[in-house]
Formats: sequence, C-alpha cells, structure tokens
Amino acid sequence: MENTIVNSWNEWDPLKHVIVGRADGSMVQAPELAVQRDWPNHGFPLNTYGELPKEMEIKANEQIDNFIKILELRGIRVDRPTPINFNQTVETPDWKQDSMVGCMPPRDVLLTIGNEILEATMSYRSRWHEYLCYRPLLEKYFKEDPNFRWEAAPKPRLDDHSYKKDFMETWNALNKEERIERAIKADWILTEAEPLFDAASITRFGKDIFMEHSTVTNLAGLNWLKRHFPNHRVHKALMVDETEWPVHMDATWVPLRPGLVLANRVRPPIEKSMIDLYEKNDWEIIQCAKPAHDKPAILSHCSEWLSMNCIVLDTKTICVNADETAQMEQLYKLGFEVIPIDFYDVSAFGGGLHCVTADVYREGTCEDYFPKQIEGF
Ligand code: ABU
Repeated sequence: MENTIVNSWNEWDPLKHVIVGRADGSMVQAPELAVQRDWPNHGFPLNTYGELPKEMEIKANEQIDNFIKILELRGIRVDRPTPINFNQTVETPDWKQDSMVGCMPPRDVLLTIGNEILEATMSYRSRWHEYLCYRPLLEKYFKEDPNFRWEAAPKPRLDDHSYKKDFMETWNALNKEERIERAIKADWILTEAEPLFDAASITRFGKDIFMEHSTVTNLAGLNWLKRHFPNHRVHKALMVDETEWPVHMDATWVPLRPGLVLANRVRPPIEKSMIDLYEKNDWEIIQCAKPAHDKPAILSHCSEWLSMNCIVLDTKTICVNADETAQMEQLYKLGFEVIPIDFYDVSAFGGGLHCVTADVYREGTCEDYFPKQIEGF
C-alpha cells in the first residue's frame, strides 16, 4: 500500500499497513513506584537496571526482520519507529526516572480506531516518553492522509498521587485467596487521580471496544475513553488471573474473526455480563491451547501466555509464534492458514506478535458485531 490512509476498526479485517517495533536499545527499566524488576539469576536483581544484553537484542531484531519479510511478501506495508536513547534519565516537573524501556511494542502505546491513532497515556514513568519514537511516523501520516485524526490522551502527571502508597509491600504479604479477592475488586496499584491506560488494555470489535481494568489501566482511563469515543460502546473487562497481575488484553481475550474469540484459560472474565454479551450475539468463546513454555522467557516481564499473542492478517490467515505448536494446531483446525513465525527471542523486549505491531490500515468499515446489548454492561 503506497498511499497512507489510516483506517482500522477491529483485529481481523485484511491488514495492509502496519507499524512494527524494534528491539534496539531496550532496557530492563529502572525501578519506579509502579514497577520493580527483580531478576537476580539473570543479572538484574532488585533495584538494578540496564540495557538488555546485545546478543539478545541481535537475535530479537533478526526475528522481527524475518517477520517483516513475511508481511511484505504478502503485500503488507511496514513502517518502523525511531528509537531514542532509552538509557537516560527522564523527568517532568514532578519526577525523575532513571531510564526508559524501549520501542518494541507499539501496540502498547498506539490505539487505532477508524481514521484515528490515539497515543495512550501509559502509566509507568519509564514509558511516559515512549510516544516520541512514533512521532516521525505520525507526523508523516498527518501530512499524507488529510483525514487522519492524530490524537493524544492527556499526558498524565504520574506524581505520587497516581499510585497507592505501600501497595507492593501489602501485595507481597497477601496469600493466594487474598490476592484473588483483591483482583476481583481490581484493587491494583493505580489510584483514580487521573486517567491512565495502555493501548494494549483495549481490544477492538468495530462498534464495541473492550478495555481491561488492570494494573496499567484505571477507571478514569476507561471513562476518558468512553467520552472520547461517544459513538462506540466501551465495555469494562475484568479478568482474573490467579497467579499474575493483569496487564493487557492481547494475551487474555483475542478476537480471531467475527463470531470467534480466543480466551485465556486462566484469565476468565469476572463479570457474567461479558459472557452473556458474547453468547447473546452468537459469538463462540474458545479456550486457548496450553502454551509451549511453562514460564516466561528470561528477562521477560510478559507471561507464557504470549502463546496466544497472535496477529490476524485477515479472517483466514493468522501469524503465531512457531514454538506454539498446540496453539497453531488449534487454529488450523478452526480453518485458519497458520503462519509460524519464530518469535520467542523477542519476548524479553516486551511481548509477542500482536505487541510488536500497531495497525495503520485494515480494509473495512465500522460494523456492529453485538447488536444485542446487555443493560448496564
Ligand atoms: N501485551 C503483552 C501481554 C503479556 C501478558 O499478558 O503476559
């Protein structure tokens, strides 16, 4: 696709133009109120930070480059972000943060709804400036597509009022039952002081948008999105994971084509209304396959459920991490042409095949896939 047109309403219409991230210079980020990495066996014990090893970066970039070749062979235009130096102290008048993270996962930052690309607020200080990596592309799209709506959600202050004091200490002292109880109430680290959200907390189904209330997205963020997209129905999704903190929808609840959604088998929706909505509109919810790995990759803050972090090229074609043979088999049986992509080495850089992409253009228009709504949901 040569001419830039921004247009994408869902996760399955034919993909023609996409942004694909880069592993370059990615970091294990410096500790901050919202997140502290602790990987003593792999060179990053608590309170340390630094660039991910160069040999890992080279492997990750090789896998990303191979993925891009496959997309391009299928006629999909690929654009790339411009990395900045992530290993630097960044600040606002309210805080200083010793490092940033990277620009491997554009999906976390950019939300495309129709002819609009919205820069998410993000909720980690280390990710506050990440949008800068995408600005050269957004500026270009703005010049090339007269209908492109370029939007940015209010930049958050992220001062100490945005985080619950002593959350980490309290959380660490809880037993499993207490953690589940807390998860059901979505009582996470973010306060409601200001709207906060990651773009990957959102999944798009045409007129209906589902946004996960999670450790990176608060209710103020949900309310902001509702007001920002008054012609859509924005639903709050609450998913419980017994072992981990909920973060993003794209390893939790993954639409495959109209009428079919892949559900994470250990992160069910808490509210019955969400299931009712899908059933009432004849959507089939299938449980994803068991992941190939039983734990996250080394230095990865994502889970083994990146197994379901697939990218749908159209309603018949899907790219899946090549390690995930069970997931590929399941999708093959559902009638998809499954394209295996070696991608395991990218995990430590912020995710999988969905994370590394952000839609610019998918053919298609805004359709209503849930004409029968559930009151109050
Ligand atoms: N967007 C990445 C999600 C990772 C995870 O839930 O494990």
